[in-house]
Amino acid sequence: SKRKKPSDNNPNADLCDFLMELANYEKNVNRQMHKYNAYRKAAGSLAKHPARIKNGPEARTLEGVGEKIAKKIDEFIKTGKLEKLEKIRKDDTNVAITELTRVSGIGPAAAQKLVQEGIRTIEALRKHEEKLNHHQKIGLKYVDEFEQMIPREEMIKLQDEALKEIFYVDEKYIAEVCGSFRRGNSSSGDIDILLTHPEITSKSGKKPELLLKVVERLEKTGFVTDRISLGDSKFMGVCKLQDEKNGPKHVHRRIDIRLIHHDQYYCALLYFTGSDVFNKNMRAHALEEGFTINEYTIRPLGSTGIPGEPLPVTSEEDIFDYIGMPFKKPAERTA
Ligand code: DCP
Ligand code: MG
Ligand code: MN
Repeated sequence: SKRKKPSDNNPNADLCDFLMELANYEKNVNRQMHKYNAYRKAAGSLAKHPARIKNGPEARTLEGVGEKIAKKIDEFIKTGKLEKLEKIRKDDTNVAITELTRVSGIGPAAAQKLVQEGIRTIEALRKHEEKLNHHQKIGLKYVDEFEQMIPREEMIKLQDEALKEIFYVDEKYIAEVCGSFRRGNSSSGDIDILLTHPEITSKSGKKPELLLKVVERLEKTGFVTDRISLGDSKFMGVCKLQDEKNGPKHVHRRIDIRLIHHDQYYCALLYFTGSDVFNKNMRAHALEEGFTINEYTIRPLGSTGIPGEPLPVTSEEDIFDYIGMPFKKPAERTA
């Protein structure tokens, strides 16, 4: 997601901010995903630390803070700025790429290409919509709205509205709001809905109309305002709460819906609950224990490293059990 997280009552907020700025620079400008993840991990550690960090060596004791990052933290604490960041901010190309990647659907590669073509601002983009694909056009249309976090109160209203209409289509649907909402976050970047139905299993095969029907219903009621993409099992789009007479206008929000096989529900639930960093770490741990986990299944790895048949799973706990990891509640799945 592309927005800044709120950093309320975090004594190291300024340090997190400069690390996240470096992280986004590595991702958007250099496409160095390892560096992006390293900075992000360090920022996450600092954000969790309850007291103000006093210097580099102290920062070095935190998980995910290595020698190089500790030195940068030291420089920032001592001088109030970071030479590397000052240079990055002075480079117009960096500024332009960073600006264009604010748009949903514009990644580092697309941003670089646009900048090469002389488009450096959101304003310039609006004059050259012909250069954008459908997703990017929607991203541009709502660029300011998509950057606003969704307060949990509104998430609950969005959830109620979406689930009401899903069950109106067919009460046999099983639906759950996952992502940061299920982890209990006080605000979310988008709404992620996991959807299944007893009649779709990995044996019975896909029933794409089950997703289409839901999307069409949500459009009919005005909840879904735009489609970004719709496949057999995945919908990406835009939604909003109904505005009331004389009331405030609601913000357009990103919505993702995943239709999954009924027998693969818990692996999908685990995946779609995240966080993304937690998923990465859990999957790495699974590999060490001789299992491979994806959003559909958990499978044992034979001595040759070839995955075997999917293991039976009847809860999220089962998946943790297989890999010998103590169960973590959604709220604990931060890293
Ligand atoms: N996910 C993942 N790896 C990714 C992207 C997503 O494992 N690269 C999984 C974990 C996420 C979930 O999908 O929690 C939903 O993706 P989101 O991008 O919506 O992330 P969150 O809901 O966690 O955060 P946000 O509040 O920004 O939406
Ligand atoms: Mg989300
Ligand atoms: Mn999402």
